[in-house]
Amino acid sequence: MKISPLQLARYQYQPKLPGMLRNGISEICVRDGAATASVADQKKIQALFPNTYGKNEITFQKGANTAPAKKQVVGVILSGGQAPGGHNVICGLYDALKATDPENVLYGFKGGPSGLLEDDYVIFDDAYIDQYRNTGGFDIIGSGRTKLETQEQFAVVAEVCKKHGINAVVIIGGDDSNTNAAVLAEYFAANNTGIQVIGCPKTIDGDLKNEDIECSFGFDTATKTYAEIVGNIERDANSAKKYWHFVKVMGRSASHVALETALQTQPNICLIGEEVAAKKMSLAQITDYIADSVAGRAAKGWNFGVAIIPEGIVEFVPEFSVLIAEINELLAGAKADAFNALPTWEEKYAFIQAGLTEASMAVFAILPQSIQQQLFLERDPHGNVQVSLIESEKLFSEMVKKNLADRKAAGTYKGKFSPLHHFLGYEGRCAFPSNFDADYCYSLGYNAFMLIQYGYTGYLSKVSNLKAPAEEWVAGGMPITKMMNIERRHGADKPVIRKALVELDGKPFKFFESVRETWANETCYVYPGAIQYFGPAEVCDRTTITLLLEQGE
Ligand code: FBP
Repeated sequence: MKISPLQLARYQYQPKLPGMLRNGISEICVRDGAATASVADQKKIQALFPNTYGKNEITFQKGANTAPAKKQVVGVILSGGQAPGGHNVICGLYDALKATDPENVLYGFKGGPSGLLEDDYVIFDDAYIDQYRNTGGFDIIGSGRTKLETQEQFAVVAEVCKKHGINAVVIIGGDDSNTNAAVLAEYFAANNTGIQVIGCPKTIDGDLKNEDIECSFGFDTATKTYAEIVGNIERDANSAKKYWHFVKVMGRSASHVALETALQTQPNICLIGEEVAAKKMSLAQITDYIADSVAGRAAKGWNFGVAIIPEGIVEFVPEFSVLIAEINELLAGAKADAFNALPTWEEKYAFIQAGLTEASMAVFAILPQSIQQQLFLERDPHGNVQVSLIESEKLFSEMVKKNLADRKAAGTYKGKFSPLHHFLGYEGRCAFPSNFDADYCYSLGYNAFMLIQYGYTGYLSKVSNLKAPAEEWVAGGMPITKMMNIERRHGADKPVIRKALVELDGKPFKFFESVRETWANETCYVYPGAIQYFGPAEVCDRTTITLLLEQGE
């Protein structure tokens, strides 16, 4: 494999650990914190997790290591979408494990949770690990979206672990995967398997965070990558002065990625799904809001602009989510075959018209035909519309175009509107991790091993005080049950980690709200440029604006 000079240089990078983990394994001890209780539904969660509920928060500190000496055989999986830094979690875990005892073993199960079920693994050694230090991607062992959630699956995992003598499993995943990690930990404890489970918080979406977890890894690098590209687009827009760019950015449902990208680049428009839902904004209102900026800028002679659209936006538009629910119903079971058998779009349209309520048909009718067809083409394995595949950047630009045509007819708009479209998603998920993510991830992995060594289970590896230099970061662990509440999922009450949506009274949104009108009407673009890996700390180690605002700057 040919290696780029940057990759070679990144191999040499030594990720920074929190000060308390820097003195060598033999100099790390535990400070016990308070007993924990779940954020809501305490009785129900306690009843579901009798063996792992209510444990203490813990912090590591400098002091003689009191963990019992024992050979450690650990398994690790990557779960869900890629996020920059995943390799470093595994490197940190491996380094701590081998520094403790070279006889310790780390298994990497391939392709996500299914690797654990199918007993498909590699055993890491130095040569293997060294190829992946400080690199992006999850290709070290691959990832997958199989859910590890049934008792039958847990029994298989227990068997696989028993076969290899594995005494702990590390699950690197998002809110769902870590919810399942907690359930697996409880199963292992209830069945006296002696196998521990530790989670690590991953997802570029930034929606696995709470009062204990300041951010999930990957968010920093992904948003910096998108911000670089949006900044470049803004500079092109401001140079050519003839296009409106509609940029959809990833983030399955929460709008953290869109908001952070906007905070870094100051575009003219950034929609926030959570606000759309809270204010029950209709498609027409959103369209009007964007068209106001287009028309206002055109009046100044500026027929250009940049709008950021979060991937999950349409699900937050109340009338749109009703429409999607009706379409799912309309195509349930065999009805989909009847629909697909219709030879022309006209006949399909008539079928749709006959099946939707009047209100939903009115919403459907104003959509561009390409979006109408997308709603009927793409189904997930459960037969549902895949909302993330809807080209919402095109949806809004088409609707703005129609809106502007009406304004033109009414004599209130005289500009030119030439929209261009972009979707930024996969471009950011496997980027070389920023120094922040390289350091954070390595620390999460190293810390996960310390939790294993001290015998904890059902804990999330926790590294906090992230706004400060790494030296001052605080390493420890938090019981996953502390982050759980009961939610209705697929018709049943389930204990889950609360997904963190953008808080409309939170500091990042409040700041954005206070400046967005100026951004919409003026040209306030900021060009962040590419992620820097070498150079002054204020350039290379800066964290996200979201984190800085949340932590009081
Ligand atoms: P995770 O929550 O699993 O980290 O995935 C995040 C994400 O990148 C979303 O932003 C996006 O909607 C989705 O994964 C795309 O999924 P896929 O990789 O299956 O196309």
